[in-house]
Amino acid sequence: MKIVELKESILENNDADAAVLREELKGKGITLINLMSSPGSGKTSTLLALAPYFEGKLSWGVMEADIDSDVDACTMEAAGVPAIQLHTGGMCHLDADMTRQGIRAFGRDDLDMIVLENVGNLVCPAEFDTGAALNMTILSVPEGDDKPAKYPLMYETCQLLVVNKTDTLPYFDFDRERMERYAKACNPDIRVFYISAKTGEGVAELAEYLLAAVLQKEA
Ligand SMILES: Nc1nc2c(ncn2[C@@H]2O[C@H](COP(=O)(O)OP(=O)(O)O)[C@@H](O)[C@H]2O)c(=O)[nH]1
Ligand SMILES: [Mg+2]
Repeated sequence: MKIVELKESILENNDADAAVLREELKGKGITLINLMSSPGSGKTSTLLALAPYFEGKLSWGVMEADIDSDVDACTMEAAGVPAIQLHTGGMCHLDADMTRQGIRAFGRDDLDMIVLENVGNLVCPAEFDTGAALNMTILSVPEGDDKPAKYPLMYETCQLLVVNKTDTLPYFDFDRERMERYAKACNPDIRVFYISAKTGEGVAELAEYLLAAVLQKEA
């Protein structure tokens, strides 16, 4: 399994660079999904739960970004999903240039979809356009229903909000309506899915949405 040590970008205009990368990927027929959340909300678990639904329908791979370690990429590879580990060298986010370095090193122009599991953090990753066609965030129930009120930029920049760990709803005071009200105040068009990566609840619906978005190339 490949580990890439990303170099800090020297480009000044990340937004322009991200737009260029987005066009390049569109030309190659690759949908890049930027998956963001706080650590432990279930990014890797959700990707593992989605994997069987993509089998035979979609060729995909993941880029696991971390400050260090190769744990997530090993987990995905063990599940049969092509994966590459990106080390950010202490940086708490990826920008478009770092994302491009990862995609080049991955060397898989044949894929329909690449998911970037961004560094676990609700602040920095939301500030940098990676060139992704779709920004997706996960909020797990134990984190609390107020996160969209506290980290609005994350929910502003994401088209897709996945609420994970619904199996734990009986143990937490998590008010879905309140959470959705906060999230929609940030982004009125945000799509919300409720899943449990553990029990599989709601995962089929999320997979169906992603399959349609990627295969129609209009995520
Ligand atoms: N109860 C419960 N635990 C979950 C669920 N999804 C993930 N977890 C657990 O949450 C922890 C962090 O998950 P992980 O996928 O590594 O999160 P990541 O850091 O966002 O990639 C692990 O111990 C998972 O087993 C879920 O739907 N329900
Ligand atoms: Mg992970």
